Amino acid sequence: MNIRIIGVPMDLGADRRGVDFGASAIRYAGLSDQLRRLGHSVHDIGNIVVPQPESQPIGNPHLKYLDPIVQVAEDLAQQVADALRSNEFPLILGGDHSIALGSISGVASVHRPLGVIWIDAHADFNTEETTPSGNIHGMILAALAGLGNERLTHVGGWTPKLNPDNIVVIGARDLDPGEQALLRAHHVHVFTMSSIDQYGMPEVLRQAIELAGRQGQGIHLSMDMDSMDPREAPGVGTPVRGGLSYREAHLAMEMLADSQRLVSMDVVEVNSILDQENATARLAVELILSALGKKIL
Ligand code: DIR
Ligand code: MN
Ligand code: MN
Ligand code: MN
Repeated sequence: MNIRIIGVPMDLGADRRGVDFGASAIRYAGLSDQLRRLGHSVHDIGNIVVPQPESQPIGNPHLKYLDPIVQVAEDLAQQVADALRSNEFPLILGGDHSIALGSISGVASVHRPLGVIWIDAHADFNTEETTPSGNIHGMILAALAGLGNERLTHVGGWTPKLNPDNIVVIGARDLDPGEQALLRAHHVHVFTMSSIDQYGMPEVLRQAIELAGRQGQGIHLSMDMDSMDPREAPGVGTPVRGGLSYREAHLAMEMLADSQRLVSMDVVEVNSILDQENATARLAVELILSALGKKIL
């Protein structure tokens, strides 16, 4: 496979936490070399330009840094669509999860309809009305489904990018009250950590792939590293206890690879300031390799 790596050093989607180093940390952990060793060709175009938070006004407290986030999303959506049109698999490295606004808008402009598997401790399904923080990284999945502020929902000039019926959230364990109500009202499929405890990751992934790809469409994987248990991934923007184990996450990636339905992937929220000897970035590389075909035997 031909892979195009796009880095997005974004730290505007939440209060500055240091996740803008994430793309660099993942590269430093050996991503390109290891992908090549798997037999892929790799085209790393570097990082797209993202303004520093210190240089920007916060703006509306319910939609912090809206202008630069939308501007980056428009740019990234173009880059991602360009990769797909060049027959390259877009692998987008964050940055915080607000980058998925651009990555998924770009993929959905080429692959319509599109399914999304969103692996995250959070569901990122707030709007400007339900957000407790004003942080846009917590609103991205809702915006892609057409909910919330029009600037967020209309990236690329059209909406919605996703049908909630083809959205699957896996690993959720920290949802806000208004967000829970929205997830229920729009029938988003959410496999919480307790669903994983009860049914096991094999059954959850089997159902997730079926739901996200119900009409035979391609699937975008959005991997928030805070889905992992903080013991495995200490270097994330917002750690939450009780997350995915190392093997559960690998199994999920391996089942997605076996499904042959992935069309694109993003990996977000690696915080190299809080990380321990780049462990979280190294884990991100291992998971990317499993998602892109690495097998034990
Ligand atoms: C919380 C935290 N739900 C919010 N969200 C995320 O501010 O909307 N943390 N995504 O990583
Ligand atoms: Mn997230
Ligand atoms: Mn987040
Ligand atoms: Mn999260």
